[in-house]
Amino acid sequence: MDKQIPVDQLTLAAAKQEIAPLREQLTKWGREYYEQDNPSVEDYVYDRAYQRLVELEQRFPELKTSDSPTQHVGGGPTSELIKVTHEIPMLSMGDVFSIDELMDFNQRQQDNGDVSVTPEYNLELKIDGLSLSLVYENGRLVQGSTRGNGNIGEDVTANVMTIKSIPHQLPEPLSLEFRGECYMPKESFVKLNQEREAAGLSVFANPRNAAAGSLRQLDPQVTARRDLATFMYYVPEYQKLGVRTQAAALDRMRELGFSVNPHNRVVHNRQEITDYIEEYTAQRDQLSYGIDGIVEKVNDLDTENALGNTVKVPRWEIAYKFPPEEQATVVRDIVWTVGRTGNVTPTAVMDPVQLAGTTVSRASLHNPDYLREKDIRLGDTVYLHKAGDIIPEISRVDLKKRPADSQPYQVPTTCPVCGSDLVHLDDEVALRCVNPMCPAQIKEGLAHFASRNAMNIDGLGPKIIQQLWDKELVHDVADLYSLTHDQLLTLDKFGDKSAANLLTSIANSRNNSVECLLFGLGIRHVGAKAARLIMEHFQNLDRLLAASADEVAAVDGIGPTIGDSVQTYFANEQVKKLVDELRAVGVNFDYHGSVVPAATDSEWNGRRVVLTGKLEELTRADAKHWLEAHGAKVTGSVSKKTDIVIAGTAAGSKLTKAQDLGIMVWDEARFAQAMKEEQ
Ligand code: 1X8
Repeated sequence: MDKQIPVDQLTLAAAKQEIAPLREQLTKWGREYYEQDNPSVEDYVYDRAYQRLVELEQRFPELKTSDSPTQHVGGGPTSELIKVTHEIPMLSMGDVFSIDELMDFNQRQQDNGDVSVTPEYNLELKIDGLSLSLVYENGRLVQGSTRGNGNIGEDVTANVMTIKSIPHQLPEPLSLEFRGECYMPKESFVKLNQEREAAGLSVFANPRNAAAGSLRQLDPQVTARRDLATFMYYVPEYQKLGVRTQAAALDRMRELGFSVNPHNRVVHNRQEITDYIEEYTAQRDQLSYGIDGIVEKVNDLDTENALGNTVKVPRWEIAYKFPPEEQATVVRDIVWTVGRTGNVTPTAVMDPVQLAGTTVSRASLHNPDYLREKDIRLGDTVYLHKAGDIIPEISRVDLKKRPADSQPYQVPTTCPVCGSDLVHLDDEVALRCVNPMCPAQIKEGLAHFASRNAMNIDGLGPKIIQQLWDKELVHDVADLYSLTHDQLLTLDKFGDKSAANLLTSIANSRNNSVECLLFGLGIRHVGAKAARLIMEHFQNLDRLLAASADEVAAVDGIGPTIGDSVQTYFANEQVKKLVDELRAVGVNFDYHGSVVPAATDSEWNGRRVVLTGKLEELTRADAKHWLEAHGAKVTGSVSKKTDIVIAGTAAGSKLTKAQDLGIMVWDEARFAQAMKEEQ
């Protein structure tokens, strides 16, 4: 992309050669973005390539094709959601990448000859989400749909009904369509990905994909559990609202109970536009949602209407896209960490730089192939950006600044922790340490064993595990059960109370139903759900130990990969010893599925909940019992660790504290709904 010949210097033959693969590439990226909610490239890479195609087609119109990505909006709807035809097409917008280009757009608008345009614009933030149409009849919400290809979208009515910021009933009997953006707040995105990662699910690349994946669900209960929000910004039939300007339309929507972004501003000239753009370019990281630019709209709605649209984009609005934020820094080291499964991953350590609101000095390099492909070397100057606005990533190496004596980076052949040879298993790109006694893996394994969905040993985090390891108090998970009060007192900041608490947590974990143990052992391919299915079938660990790989594979929902993995694991002599030790220290090997009903499947599993105030339909004891049976931890006081406060009537200081700390507060009705949805 960087060394492109300018379009006006290209011959027709050269353009022809370039255009077909470019179209193919853009179609693929478009599909990933619009249909699979899973783009493989950053937006600006797509935008640059798209811009190039537009220019090529403008210069060589004979090369235009009807199936070119420039001739239709994004990808088509693909899921099994019901299709909806948009009476008024939902267009995407044209975009510009500099203030000069924006001024050119405004000038062309002024010069168009047909419509007299007063230069008064409403500037709004461009929210990084997906467009949404909401149709109301007599004030009632009757349909929600996505944009799809602009003409045909997907019916997501049941899903939008679960989004808190969308009113089901307007205070006036309007029959009207409202449009806006559905998005996922940054913090909710991070939390969702953490949960997905912990559950062994794929993570979303960015908040927009998370929002799209959450909204385009066949099951509205899934949408309900995701934290989706909206900003509404457009009413195609503005006349019915009795407003004359876009700024007034936003105010009216606010009055009607919609969530409307508060940061719009009416401006009249280049200076005011520049000020706004600069202000929000600087502030964007402080916002709790992602924005990828500024939208400029002609404020007078009759003028807007008269300007109308080209085939593809409106003439009355345009997006100014933020440049991707990049910072240059120098790679000082590449460190390799060993995960629980022996996966050895490289991380670049760089001179710290300020990037999109945070100080960054590390970026994951994922695997050796990635490292080789980018040819990142020690001493290289690299450009960093944040993927999806959040995760630091190296975009490229500045080869001009590469030191003369630079050498390709040598990927290690031995484990940085235990020194054993590293291998590539099967066709994996990952490099692995396969020594089961590797201390790094054991420590990670101990943390996994103690984690919420496994043995749920409260208070046994990585720092404590590190100390237990350094002091040689623990070598494997069975050793945890022989720890003594006096031994724990030797740990940093440990007193009688913390030692007693940790011992109680460890002791309690002995009685867990056995699927927690099976999951906690960290067997390859055995996630929490597989562990439960296996133990539900075998009921007892000894019966599982006696089973063949085929017998395990035959369990409903399991299969040969897991079957083989379980069999191989338990056939290992060291594992056999470990199982004997666990038995000797009294860890439970039985399945108590009926007592703790499928807790790991529940949304509530591991959540910390506080009940406060007076509940009308339920007793507190019933609510507590239900929550605990679904894996929640019900505590008496609100702290930063609390996930949800369920507040009945006359709730007092706990409610105030929750609000101060920004903790999610539910009323009884919302809780009752959630209980129903769990059934
Ligand atoms: C897309 C968006 C628009 C606005 C905000 N965020 C977006 N992502 C806005 O108008 N405030 S308009 C739009 C479009 O595709 N027409």
